[in-house]
Amino acid sequence: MEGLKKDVIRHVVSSLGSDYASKSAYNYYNALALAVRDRLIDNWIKTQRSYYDEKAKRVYYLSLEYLPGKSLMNNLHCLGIYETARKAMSDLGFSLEDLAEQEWDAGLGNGGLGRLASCFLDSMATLGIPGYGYGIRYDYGIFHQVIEDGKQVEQADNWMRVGNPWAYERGQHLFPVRFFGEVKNWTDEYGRLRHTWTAGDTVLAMPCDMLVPGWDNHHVINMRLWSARSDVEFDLDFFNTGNYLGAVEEKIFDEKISKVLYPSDQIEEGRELRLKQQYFFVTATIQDILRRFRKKHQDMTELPQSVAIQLNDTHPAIAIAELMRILLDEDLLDWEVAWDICVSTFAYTNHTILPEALETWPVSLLERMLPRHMQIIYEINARFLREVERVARSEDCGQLCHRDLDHLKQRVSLIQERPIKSVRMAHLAIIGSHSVNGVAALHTELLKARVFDDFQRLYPQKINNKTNGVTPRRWLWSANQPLSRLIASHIGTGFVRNLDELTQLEPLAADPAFREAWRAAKLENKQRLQAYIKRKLMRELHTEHLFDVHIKRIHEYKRQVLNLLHVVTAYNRLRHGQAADFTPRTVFFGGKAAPSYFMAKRIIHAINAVAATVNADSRVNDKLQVVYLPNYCVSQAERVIPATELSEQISTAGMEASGTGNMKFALNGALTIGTWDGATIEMAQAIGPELLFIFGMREDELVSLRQHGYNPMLYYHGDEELREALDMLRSDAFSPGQHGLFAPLVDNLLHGGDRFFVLADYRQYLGAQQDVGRLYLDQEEWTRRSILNAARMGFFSSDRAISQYAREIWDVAPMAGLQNGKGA
Ligand code: GPQ
Repeated sequence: MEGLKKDVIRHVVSSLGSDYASKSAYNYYNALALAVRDRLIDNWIKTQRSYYDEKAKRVYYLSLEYLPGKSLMNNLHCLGIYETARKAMSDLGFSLEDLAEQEWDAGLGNGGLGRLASCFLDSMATLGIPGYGYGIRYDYGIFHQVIEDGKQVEQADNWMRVGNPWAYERGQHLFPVRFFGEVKNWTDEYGRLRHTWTAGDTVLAMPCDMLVPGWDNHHVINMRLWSARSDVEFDLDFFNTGNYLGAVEEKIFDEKISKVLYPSDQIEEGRELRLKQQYFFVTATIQDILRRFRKKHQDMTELPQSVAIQLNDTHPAIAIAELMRILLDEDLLDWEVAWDICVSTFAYTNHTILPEALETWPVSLLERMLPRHMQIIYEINARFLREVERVARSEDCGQLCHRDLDHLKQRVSLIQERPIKSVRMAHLAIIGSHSVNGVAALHTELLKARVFDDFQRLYPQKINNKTNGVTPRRWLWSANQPLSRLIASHIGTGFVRNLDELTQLEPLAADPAFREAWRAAKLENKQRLQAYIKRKLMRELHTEHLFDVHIKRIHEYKRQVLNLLHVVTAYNRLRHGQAADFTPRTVFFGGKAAPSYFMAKRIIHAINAVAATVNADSRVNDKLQVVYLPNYCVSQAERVIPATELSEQISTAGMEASGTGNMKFALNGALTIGTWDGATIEMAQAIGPELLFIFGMREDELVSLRQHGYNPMLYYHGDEELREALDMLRSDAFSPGQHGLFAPLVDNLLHGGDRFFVLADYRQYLGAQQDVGRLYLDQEEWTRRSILNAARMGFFSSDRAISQYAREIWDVAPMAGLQNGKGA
């Protein structure tokens, strides 16, 4: 402890240039972070050296998004110095919790996809897998959300304004990134046609490394984020021609590439700068991968034995064309050889079946920005379509009927002709990869049967499932110390590394004393949330209420509106005195809406309007409260999830690819009210469906309802309570003076076809909520179920997911000496 204290003081003075006697929490947080980083860097160097010495096969995870959140607490826990740090900082006059609050969340992602990437890095580090995360170091992460007059207002997230003590910026290792320009054709000495791309613009990519430690194993992996730097300052021409200010403008223009994260989630924006971001990040990453590979290898055909590249959705899919370009134009390999290398190296994860999220890029834009890549994509497509034709005409063409060949070719082509001629990035990712995976069992089945059915017939081995998982380090151990300590006192701490050990809790569910202790941990977390809400929102929570929580991005398919209709109905019953047996509850909502997503923003407004009415109504507000949590983010999830009793996972069946929040809640002892969707299905199977509150129509039922003609008006006319709730929303009951404010929301349900079947599931949802309320009155039974939920969540560790990726897709093994935890 004395060592750590000394290091902190030393950093306050010599790294931060401050007086250690002036007790600034900000300085002491930074100094502590630097002292922790010192303890990581040695192991990072050793880890990286061991890969090199052992010629280990490396895994590269390419993702445009990461959501690490805050690093301090997690890193202290991984290093096993949490208690030491707590005592050291308390000696210096600080509470560790308060210091941790000084850190800004690294919010370099939108939601589940980015958070999954961060959980995966944590698991690779813990399992000892030679992994690297690659991404973009956005100057501005996901916007900061404030709620003003009930509406979302976006503020810039200037997360690095005060620097980032965790990152190493490596200004000396710059990689060139080229755009635009033209392609020249030439013939080599064997008479083969060759291509050289001379680019118009060049920008530089600077690596920033963030260290990702494993759990108690001395293994530290790297997350390398690229930041755009202009090459202008090296261009003496500008000075010679006297155009100094022009040079500065160009510099600013170049550095715009990594300025801001696009804040839309599963909605395609199709902006030129976004494509620039994708290529910028991809080419820098591929150059870095090949630089490392070439240190030990000359023969490029050995690449797939040494390197696995995982594409996190299609955002980095241009990597396939980029690797082809390098192999063809720089290494001068033949097409077939280059293509084999590519396919064997790449693998692609799909995260959604929503059509509006499937990426396409206009051919005209690609031709201008990346002319050589567009040529390569055309060539990939031509060869692929010839192969499709060959397979279709062959005897074992199965269901491929060659009468339909033209249609089949149109459907699978990399190029879509309408509405504008564009490249389908998912098709590029599928044919350029040896593995295509979905993120939960149902999702993968839907990929095979619906979205990519043609590809499933063409390549029956390619599509596979890897159900998502979450890291128990952050989402149980670090976020929920009261519960973790209780668990550890009964079964030891092995569950943090091997989550299956939680099954040892099962017999304890029958033990009244353990149940009481389990409830006490929950209450402690509820009280902690209460204190936080009081501080932030100046509101008093009732900790004896059932805490019912719906936190995630705001999206129509996630159906925050269904939850809201339940709240309005509960409000009506209470007002009308029809709810004598109502179980008091507080309903929490939280989540950001894409700034351009009109309906999602209106939903936020509606939730806040209903909240204001309900909370102000003294007839009901001792029994029903609604809280909107502004600026939902990773660190807020860490506070809210441990305090939650009811987890809302109510997406339209078939539409939530997996969900990962669902897992975090159950792991922390919340019971789930949910639809038969995503990974919630597998959770129900692992836990026992009777221990969750499952309701609503299933995916195949919705398909047939749609086919037979779904008429939301029938539900409206057939259900008095539903009608009352919708009429109130449409009238100005919640928006006095602003008549019609929420009409778009209601019209969308009644006259817009209710694409997400809110009305079809309303009545069943109410029934399930009634069951929840009733069960909550029986605290012994509720607690028993809560314990069993957590005990059966072992499968949903990201360690299990990453082990499957490693074995079944990447063909990599953990580093020797690390398999059993402790490493060298
Ligand atoms: N997801 Cl395509 C995102 O968070 N952003 C995206 O752009 C896409 C998917 C989510 C998906 O909605 C969840 O169901 C998954 O659990 C999550 O990805 C991780 O796979």
